[in-house]
Amino acid sequence: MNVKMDGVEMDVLAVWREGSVVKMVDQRKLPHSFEIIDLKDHKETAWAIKVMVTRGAGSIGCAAGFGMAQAALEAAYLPDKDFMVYLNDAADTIRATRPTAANLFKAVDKCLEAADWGKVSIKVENIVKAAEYILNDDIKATEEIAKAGGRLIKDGFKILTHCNAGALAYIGLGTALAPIRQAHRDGKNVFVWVDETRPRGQGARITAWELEQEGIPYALIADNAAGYYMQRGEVDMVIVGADRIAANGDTANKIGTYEKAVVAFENKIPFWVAAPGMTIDLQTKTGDNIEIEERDPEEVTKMWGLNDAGEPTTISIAGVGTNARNPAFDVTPAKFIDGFITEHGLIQRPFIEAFYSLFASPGIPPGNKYAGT
Ligand code: RI2
Repeated sequence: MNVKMDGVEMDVLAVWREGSVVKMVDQRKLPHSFEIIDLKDHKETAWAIKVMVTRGAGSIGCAAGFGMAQAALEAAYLPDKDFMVYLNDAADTIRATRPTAANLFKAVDKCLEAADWGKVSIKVENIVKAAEYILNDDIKATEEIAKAGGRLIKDGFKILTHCNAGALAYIGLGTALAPIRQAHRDGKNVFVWVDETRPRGQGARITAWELEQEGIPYALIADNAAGYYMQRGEVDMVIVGADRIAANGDTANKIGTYEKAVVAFENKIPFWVAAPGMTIDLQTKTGDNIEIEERDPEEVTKMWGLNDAGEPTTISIAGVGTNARNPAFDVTPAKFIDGFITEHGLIQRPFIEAFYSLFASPGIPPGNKYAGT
């Protein structure tokens, strides 16, 4: 994405690799400062995923792939058996960072598959290639999502989005923001309602910043305000990203998405999920099988930002010792979702049939009890 910060213009990706170093935009610091952080080995990359230096299903998938490439390079001098032990340990470390997004697990698996033949030097080369492939494939997928989803957006549309599913979350054009970017670039008049997205504030800090960078009109709203605007007829459609989509279409996305979907349904507002095949997990049959990450309660009791003097500050918004819970995601049942915007175009009901025909082979397993949901 093209970034203008302090008068300097640059073209950066959320995550990339330079030799054995993985580089990331430090999303914890946005929008107040724009910093690139260097991760020198796979353990540092795993740490960066866990603490959300980078975040978003796509970006953590790419980071996971690059972490595996780092592990392969670190172990390149070892005999085959030890190389594989090191690689599998690294895979476990990376898988243990964040449990919900499908992309991370698929990326690790793709890198392990790349190591299933050849001598160590070949394995290293293939793992590095697999990691680069994931990134390039993701970029292409977001371009297709932009085209397919852009057609859904009519001139004058007001669109609600939750969390950040932009270029920082999914490398390229993003997922939910890709169709919005496309419509804007096509000259359509679009406006975006940006949910603040407590507790980490990805909407306030990152989506608003991305839209500002691109000159797309928007307004930041408190999470609690989305229903108000939907009820007043000021939202034409909702588009969100996804962290994991089950085979029946149930979708895990940032906490609060479920509420928005229910209110959209009640108000007959189309609710679309933008995500590529990397986020669709056919091994997970329904939303009940999706593991939901629970993060540190301090993310709820404290907030981070700039004080009036412009200094980064953390403040407590709850009393000392307040008991808090912090689920990072919720699951929106498929019945509230009008469709999915994917790299293969728009998918509408029955989701499972389309998912199996587009994202798996050889098709829906016979007698699948979820068929038609
Ligand atoms: P892409 C985020 O999670 C949110 O759930 C957001 O909707 C999603 O990732 C976007 O991911 P977090 O990593 O679909 O900020 O754009 O906790 O990959």
